[in-house]
Amino acid sequence: LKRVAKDVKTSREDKVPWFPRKIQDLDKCHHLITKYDPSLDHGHPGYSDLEYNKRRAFFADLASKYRVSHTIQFLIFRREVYRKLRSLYPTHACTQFLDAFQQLEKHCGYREDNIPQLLDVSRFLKERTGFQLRPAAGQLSARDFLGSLAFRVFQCTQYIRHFSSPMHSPEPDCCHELLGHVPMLADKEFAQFSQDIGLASLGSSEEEIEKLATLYWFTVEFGLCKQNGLIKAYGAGLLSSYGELMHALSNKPEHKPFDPEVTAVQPYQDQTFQPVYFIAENLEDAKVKLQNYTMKKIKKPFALHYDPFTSSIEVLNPS
Ligand code: NLE
Ligand code: FE2
Repeated sequence: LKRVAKDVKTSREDKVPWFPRKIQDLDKCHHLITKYDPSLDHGHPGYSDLEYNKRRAFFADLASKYRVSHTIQFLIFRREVYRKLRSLYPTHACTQFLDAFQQLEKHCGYREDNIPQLLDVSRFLKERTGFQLRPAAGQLSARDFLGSLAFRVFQCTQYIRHFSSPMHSPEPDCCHELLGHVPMLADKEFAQFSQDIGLASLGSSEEEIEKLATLYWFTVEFGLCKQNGLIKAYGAGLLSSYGELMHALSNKPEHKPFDPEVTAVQPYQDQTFQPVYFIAENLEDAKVKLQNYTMKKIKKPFALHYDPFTSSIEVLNPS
């Protein structure tokens, strides 16, 4: 709070929450939420599995020691998840996803029997869109998670879902990050869309963060789009869950057109499949609609500009 007030002189200065200004500041953006912690939550599929909890604690410890300068640990796929999802992609995933997935199989060791390295995957993304991965110990607060996107940094979990529930996980895991998020982050339009949500979140109020997190939920996580007269998935929560991927494109859930004002206030839950999905005309249209929405609805006493050469945020003070 003080850091902002020091350099940004405005009437709203004490109301602006602290936000990261340099990529190194992300070392401070690691606040976890404890929902779905497998050692605390009776409903978690791994709750009574001591071995599983021990492994999770190991990964959490590694991630919490990570600093921007460190290299990254490796990850594993659960064979069944990979095989089943891969068979669904050609009919269910958008073309941007399919293109990137093919590249990942060619260059990054995406295979059901291989262990892709987070560092290799991060390097791959960096070359395509400037995005990079950073390990996180678990689910982060919306503010810290979205704030990282402003720097084209994607905070990734490293543990894997419990074997008793391969087709759907209530929380993110490495299958979700690598199969769901990574291919889409290799697309230029989508990368910009993701960063735009992140930039809009910096210094925003709790209420605004909640709206942006909801928009993120129904687009980056559970978004559908039109493509050649068909509906395809681009949301990571769908592309990493073969149960929900089939459900989303069936006639069971409700389908609504993507409209940020409506989408931002749609209630959602994260325990099981979504009852409603939003369909974008295409990714470019979703990006433009989101930009218009944030310009109109998320008012700040200053303008923000991301400088890609220094990986830092410039605060442009109008007064
Ligand atoms: N349901 C997703 C999956 O099974 O991969 C994870 C969603 C995380 C928000
Ligand atoms: Fe996710």
